[in-house]
Amino acid sequence: DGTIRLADYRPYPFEVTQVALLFRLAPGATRVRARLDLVPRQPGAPLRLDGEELRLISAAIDGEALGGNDYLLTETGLTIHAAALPEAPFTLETEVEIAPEANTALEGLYMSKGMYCTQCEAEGFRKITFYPDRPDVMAPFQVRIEGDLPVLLSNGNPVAQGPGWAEWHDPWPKPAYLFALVAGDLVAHPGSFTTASGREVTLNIWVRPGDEDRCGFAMEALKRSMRWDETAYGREYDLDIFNIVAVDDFNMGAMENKGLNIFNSKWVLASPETATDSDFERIEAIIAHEYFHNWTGNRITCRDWFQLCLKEGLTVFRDQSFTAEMRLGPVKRIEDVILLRARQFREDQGPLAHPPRPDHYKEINNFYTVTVYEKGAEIVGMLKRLVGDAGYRAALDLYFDRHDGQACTIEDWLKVFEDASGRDLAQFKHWYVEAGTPRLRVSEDWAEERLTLTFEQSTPPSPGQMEKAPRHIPIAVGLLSPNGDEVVPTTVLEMTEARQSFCFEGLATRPVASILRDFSAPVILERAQNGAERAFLLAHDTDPFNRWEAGNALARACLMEMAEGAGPDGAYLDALGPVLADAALDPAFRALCLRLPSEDELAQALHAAGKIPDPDAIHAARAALMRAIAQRHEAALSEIYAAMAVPGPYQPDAEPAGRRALRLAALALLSKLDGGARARALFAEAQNMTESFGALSALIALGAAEAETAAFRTRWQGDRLVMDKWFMAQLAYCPPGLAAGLARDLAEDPLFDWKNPNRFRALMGGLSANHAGFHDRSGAGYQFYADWLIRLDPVNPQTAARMSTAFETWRRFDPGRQALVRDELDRIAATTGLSRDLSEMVQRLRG
Ligand code: DPP
Ligand code: ZN
Repeated sequence: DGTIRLADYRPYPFEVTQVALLFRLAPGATRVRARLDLVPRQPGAPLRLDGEELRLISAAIDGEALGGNDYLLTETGLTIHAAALPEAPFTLETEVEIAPEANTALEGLYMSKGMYCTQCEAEGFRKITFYPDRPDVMAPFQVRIEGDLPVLLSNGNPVAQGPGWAEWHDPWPKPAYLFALVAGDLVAHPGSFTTASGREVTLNIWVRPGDEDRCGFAMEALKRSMRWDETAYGREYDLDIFNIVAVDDFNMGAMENKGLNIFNSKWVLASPETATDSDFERIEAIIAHEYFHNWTGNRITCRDWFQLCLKEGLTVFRDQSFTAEMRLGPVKRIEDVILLRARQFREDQGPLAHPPRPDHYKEINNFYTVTVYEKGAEIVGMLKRLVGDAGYRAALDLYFDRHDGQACTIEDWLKVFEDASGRDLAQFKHWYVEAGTPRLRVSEDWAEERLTLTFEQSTPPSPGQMEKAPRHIPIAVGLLSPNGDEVVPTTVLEMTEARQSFCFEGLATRPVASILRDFSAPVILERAQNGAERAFLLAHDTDPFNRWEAGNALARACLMEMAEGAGPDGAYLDALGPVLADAALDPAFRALCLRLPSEDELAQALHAAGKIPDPDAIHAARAALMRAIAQRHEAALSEIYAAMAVPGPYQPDAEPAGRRALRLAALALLSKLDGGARARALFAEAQNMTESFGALSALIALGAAEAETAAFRTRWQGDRLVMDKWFMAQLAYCPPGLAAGLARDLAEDPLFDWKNPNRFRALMGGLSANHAGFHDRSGAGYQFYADWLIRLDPVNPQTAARMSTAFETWRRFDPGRQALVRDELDRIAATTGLSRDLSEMVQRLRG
C-alpha cells in the first residue's frame, strides 16, 4: 500500500564518487545533463535511480547509448538492468527535460516571480534528474549553469563564470537533498566573516531588487551564529563562501543546502517598520538553525528519513541554546515550552501522534513535525541534563570526530553518548521510538524531618503502540523553605521505574517542593496542589521556569473552572499583583506571566481531565478573565503601559523587545475596559510594526477595528509580508462568530494569492487559530477549510497536507462537532486524484 518501513532499509548497492550536472535553463523546458561516476558494491545488482516528472532524452554508460532493452522507465524511476552494467567502476550520463514554470508544488526546480530556485528536501531532487535520491548516498557535486540571468548560484565554491554561465564545485560529499540552484535578477547584501582559524569567508544575502535594505539584521545574525558555533561547539565553516537567498514562494521556513541556504523571505527580510519583535527573534533563530545544520545535518547527515530527528532535534536544540544566550535564557525556555505544549503535546495526544523516530510512513513530507523537531530537541536537552555540560561537550566532540562525512542513525547518536559518558542509554531510547507524552504523577510525604516524593509515570496508548514501557526521566527538583529560601538547590532525580520514591533528609521544617524545574522533561506533571502553594511558588521560586509555571497553572485551573460556569478566582487575581509590581522582574518575564493559556490548550486540558470542551465557553471564560484581571489591576497596568514605552529609535534587542511585550500585554487587558481608546491612539502614532500590529490586534479582538484594518491595508497593500499579517490577524483575533464569514470575504480579496504558501497559511492558519471560530458549531469553519484543502491539493500537496493538521483535535469535541469534522474528512478522502500527501494525512486523521 505504499508504506515505507525502517525495517526494510538496505544500503545502496553502488557508490557515487562524483556528480557533474549541467543545467540549460528555460522556464518551460530546462535541460539537465547528469554524469554520475559509480562504483558497484554488490555484483549483479541493477542500478535503480529515482526520477519523477522527467522527460528522458538520452542515457549512456561509459559513452555508449543505452538501448530500449537495457532499462525500465516508470513513473517513479529508471532501472538499468544488471546485464547492461559493467562490473568495474563506470560512468552514467543522462539528459532530461523539465518544466520549472509548470511546477506549482514548489518541490524540485521551480520558479518564483521570475527566479529559478530549488527545494530538494526530502525527495525533490528526483524531479530534477535521475539519481539515487536517498540521504545515505553522498557525493561531491560539480555544477554548470547556463541561463540568461545575472546571478547563477549553486552549492560550494565558485569555480568560474562568464556572461550567461557559472560553474560551482562543492568538495564536501553530500546527499542530493542538499543540492540547490538559484538563478535570477538578484542583488546581494554583502558581508564577510573571519573564522577562528583565520579564513575569510564571503557572505551574501541575495534578494530581489528593492529588498536589499531589509537584510541587515539577518546578516548580523548569521555572523553571530558562525561565531557561536565556533565557541560553543568548536565548529568552523568549511567553504570560501556562504550564500543565503530569500524566496517568496516557499513551502517551509528555510533550507540548509550546502553553502546556499534558501529562505522563505518571511524569515530573512526585516525592517522596524515591517517586522515585529517576534519576527526579529524568529529570523535570528532560523538563520542560526540553518547555519548550524552545516555540521549537524550536512557534514553528518541522516542514513534514511526515519532518522530525521537526528539532524532536526539536535539542530533545534542548538538554535534554542543560541537564542537563550543571545537573549534572555529563562524567557526563551518558557517560550519554547509554551510552543511545545501548544503544538507537540497536542499532536502527541491526537490521531497524528508518532515517535520522534517513526518506523513507517507513506510520505516523508508529512513527518516534518513538531514531534520530530521540538520533541527531538527536548530529548537532546534531557541527554545533556543526564550527562552534564562537560559530558555533553565530550559526547558532541566524539560525534563529530567519529561520524564526520557519514550518514547516521539514532543508534549511532546514542552510542556516542554511551561511549563518552559510560552510561547505558537503552531505556532512554524509548523517548525516540515511542509516541505519547508521559503523565508524571507526584505525591509528597512529610515525616521525621524527611520529605519523600513519590512519582508514578504512565504513557497513554498512541496509534499502533498500545503498551508503553517506563521512560528514563530526568526530574529537576529544588526545595524552598516557607520563607522562600532555597534549602535544597536544583538536583536531578533520575526516574527509571513505573513508580519510584526519592527522599530528602534532615529538613528542619517542611519545605515546598519545586518540581520539574526548567521543564527538565517533556511530560505532563500531575500534582495536587492548592492555590496557596502555587501562589507561593509564583512569588518565591528561585527557578524562573517554575515561577512562571506556578502562575500558569493557577491561570489554567481558574479558566477551566470558569469554562464550566465559575467566576474568576480571587486568589489568582491577588497572586498577579506582586508580579506586576515587581520592577526587579524582567519585563519580558512579566509579559509571559500576563499571557493566559490559549483556548486550544484549555480545550486540551479539559479533554485530559475527562471533560468535553465547549469552545464557546472557553472563549467566554478567557475573555472574562482578561476583563477581571484588567479591573482588579487597572492602576498597575496603566502604570506599566506608561512606564514601558520605549523612547528613541527602534532596536530589535531583547531588552526593548521585552518592554514592548509587557506594554502590549497590558494594552490587550486594558482594552477590555477602555473600549480600545489606548490601542487606537497607539495605532495612530506607532513608528514600528510591533506596536502597530499589537494595537491592531487588540482592536480586532474588540471587534472594533474597521477603520484601522482599512488604513493598514491602504498603507501596506504593496508589501507581501505585511499583508500576510493583515490576513492572519483579522481571522485569528476577531470575535469567533465572525470568523468563518470573514474568511469567505477575505478569500475573495484580490490580494488573496492562494498559490503563495505564505498567503494561504496566513488566511487558513488565521482561521484555525481562532479556536471558537474554527470550531463553530455550525460547521462553517470546517467546511470552508476543507474546501480550500481540496482546492490546493492538486497545486501544492505538501502545503495542503501540512495545513490539514488543523483537524487533529476533532475527537476532543462533542458528537455534533465530531460528526461535522468526520463529514469533511470523508469528503476530502473521496476526492478523486488526491495526493499521496493529503490522503495519508486524512487517513491518519480519521483514525
Ligand atoms: N531541513 C529544513 C529545516 O528544518 C526543513 N525545511 O531547516
Ligand atoms: Zn532544520
